[in-house]
Amino acid sequence: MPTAQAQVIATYSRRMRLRLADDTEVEARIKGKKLKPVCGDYVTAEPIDNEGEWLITGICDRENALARPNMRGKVEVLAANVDLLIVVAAAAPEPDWFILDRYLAAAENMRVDSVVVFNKTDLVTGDVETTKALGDYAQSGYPVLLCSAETESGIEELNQVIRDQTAIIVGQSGVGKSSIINVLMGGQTQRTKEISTKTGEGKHTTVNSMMLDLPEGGRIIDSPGVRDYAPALDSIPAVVMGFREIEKAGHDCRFANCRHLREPGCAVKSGVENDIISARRYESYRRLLFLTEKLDQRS
Ligand SMILES: Nc1nc2c(ncn2[C@@H]2O[C@H](COP(=O)(O)OP(=O)(O)O)[C@@H](O)[C@H]2O)c(=O)[nH]1
Ligand SMILES: [Mg+2]
Ligand SMILES: [Zn+2]
Repeated sequence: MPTAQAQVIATYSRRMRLRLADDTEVEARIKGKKLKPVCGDYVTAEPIDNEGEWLITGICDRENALARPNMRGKVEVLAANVDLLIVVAAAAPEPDWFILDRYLAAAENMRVDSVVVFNKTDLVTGDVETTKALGDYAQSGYPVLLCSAETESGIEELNQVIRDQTAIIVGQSGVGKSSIINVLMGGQTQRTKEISTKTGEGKHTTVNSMMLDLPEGGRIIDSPGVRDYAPALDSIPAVVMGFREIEKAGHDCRFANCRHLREPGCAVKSGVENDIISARRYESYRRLLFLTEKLDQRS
């Protein structure tokens, strides 16, 4: 049988579900230890003789990848070939805006669009800090959507932002990512398709991530097995690039290599002083810069 092109639509550790060109879905193993396909990857694969399963033999070039450092500090790729990052915060648990800023910084570096979603609006309205933070994102040019997976308000707007794109939904656990997907799926229960084990051990491996087709078009990737995280960036320019309003203002700094810390003639610092750049976003920038570069905090 010849090699076929397929897309990874769910991952369960080293086992994957593939969608073939004719839209059928098959289960697959991975050839060798070096290949690390992720959800969204296009791969080459071939059927294994006398088995229902397929073998992934290669990964096609990625258009982009959402990566994070794992426990051992190595970069781990979560998903590939996405068009839109949906970053979710909610009325509860208490938002950690720094996590949102880091996700948005990752999206900027991936050069994919992002949208900020504030969920559980049925629980609370008018929190001053939340209103300010969401206003900061809107001022930086991010679409901000308020919604409730409970009452379903705002979900249709999110559907329209996704349109026919492939989106990945991220954010602290408990903010309602899976609930939002359930509503987007039109109430179809989002059953985690489990991979049957050939050996019949009866153990179900937990899903790492999966891509779902939305009834009104587009696709969405959920990563239920993934703990809270935010990607690290590997250089000062990458961090600057991650904050679009800081990147933009930085063109007017006196020095081309300005880090926007204590350099004279820094347009970013004066932007913060004049309230044109959010002091909270600027503080996130500094924190991420220090994490990235292990710079001296006093600089
Ligand atoms: N009141 C309220 N609760 C919600 C809403 N969306 C999700 N939840 C609840 O928040 C909890 C976590 O939701 P879940 O979708 O599992 O969050 P995830 O970890 O981000 O996938 C569940 O108990 C949901 O029922 C909402 O819009 N309003
Ligand atoms: Mg979930
Ligand atoms: Zn500067």
